[in-house]
Amino acid sequence: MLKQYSFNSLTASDIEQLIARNTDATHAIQDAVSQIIEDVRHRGDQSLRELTLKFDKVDLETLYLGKEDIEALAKTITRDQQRALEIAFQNIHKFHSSQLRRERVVETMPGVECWREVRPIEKVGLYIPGGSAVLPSTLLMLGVPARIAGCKEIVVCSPPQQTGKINGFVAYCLQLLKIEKIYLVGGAQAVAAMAYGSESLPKVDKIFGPGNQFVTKAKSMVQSMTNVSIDMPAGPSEVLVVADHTAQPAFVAADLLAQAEHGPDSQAVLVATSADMIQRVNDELQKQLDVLPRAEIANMALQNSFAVEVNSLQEALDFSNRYAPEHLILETDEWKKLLPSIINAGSVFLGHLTPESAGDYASGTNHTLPTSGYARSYSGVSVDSFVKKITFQHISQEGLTHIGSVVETLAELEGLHAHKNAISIRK
Ligand code: HSO
Ligand code: ZN
Repeated sequence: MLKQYSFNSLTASDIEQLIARNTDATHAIQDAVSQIIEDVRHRGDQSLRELTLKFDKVDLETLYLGKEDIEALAKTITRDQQRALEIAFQNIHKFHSSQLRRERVVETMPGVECWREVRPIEKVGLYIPGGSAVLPSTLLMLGVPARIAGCKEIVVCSPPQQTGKINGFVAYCLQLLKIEKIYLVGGAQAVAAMAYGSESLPKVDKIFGPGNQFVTKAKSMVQSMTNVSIDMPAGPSEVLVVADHTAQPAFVAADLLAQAEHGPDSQAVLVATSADMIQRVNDELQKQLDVLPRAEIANMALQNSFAVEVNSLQEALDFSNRYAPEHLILETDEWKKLLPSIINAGSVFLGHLTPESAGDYASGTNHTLPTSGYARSYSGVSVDSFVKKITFQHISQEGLTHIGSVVETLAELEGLHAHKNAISIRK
């Protein structure tokens, strides 16, 4: 079922090919997105209405829903569903609250004090995808850290459903987050609107959230065209599962399928310490796939996935670090020993009873994570993503006597005499 490779017989270039993903940035997408951005930029709300009619087949008069609509929609979900969203909200809140720590003041020389203080990014834009699966969990993953950071304005965009509304789960999450408005705009047009602003939609300072190739392309384009920034470059979701002889093939297969059902371009990678384990996982995949409602999507993703047989857990980690997965699951009794060897990964799930699904929804960690190998250099979304850290310094008379001549010498050697003078004049 999964294409199978043996780590030992892979050449360096085979490995390069196996770990490469999301490399086909087509110009067709870029051209379409660039037209959308220009149109929204120049024609604002009118363009957003037309594009929503064209892509979402919904004719909107008002581009947003307000408090009353949100309240009514939130009531349409069951008490059990509300309870589950509340617990997820609380756990995400609890985990992310610990991320705001004050740093101490550092006296680098007597009388020279330096420190950093955290300030929220004032206006943030959160994109919540619609498409084949609406993901209210993503609203919690972005909204909770934005609230904890203290962002003043939180703009939420999500494509409308056929009813011209949003679903009740997204509405309930908005209530938990105390957000009273949601803009019914999706795709590249939502990103363009958040970057440039329109009559109805405020311009923001930073845009967050996953989306399809159009949304992703639009995020990277507006980042280079305006002074708006983005959370991270996002590609299709992926998981890498490491399994040794202690793994349960049924659990491993379930985790691979949870990833595969996200979309046809998702990737699920199995790295196992024996060919026998790969075989047993393949058998389970077949069994479990047949009964999944999204079997067709998952099956396409599996075509795009593979298994690697390795000789040891260290070799498994070696491959994993090169792949730099968004999600890494270690299905081995030895997981503790492996922690220091993990260098590149977005979020890690340890042992046999810790599926990625737990982190996707409710354990507390964030599910907005670097994909496509960006885990080599990016972290997942956290409260840090919603703040700036500003440095401060104060120099006293004593400080000036200590640092003055140092700065004067350095300014002189760079030939910057006004810099030198800014010190000398104070002495
Ligand atoms: N696995 C996705 C997040 C998600 N899963 C949302 C279910 N809902 C990316 O980390
Ligand atoms: Zn998921």
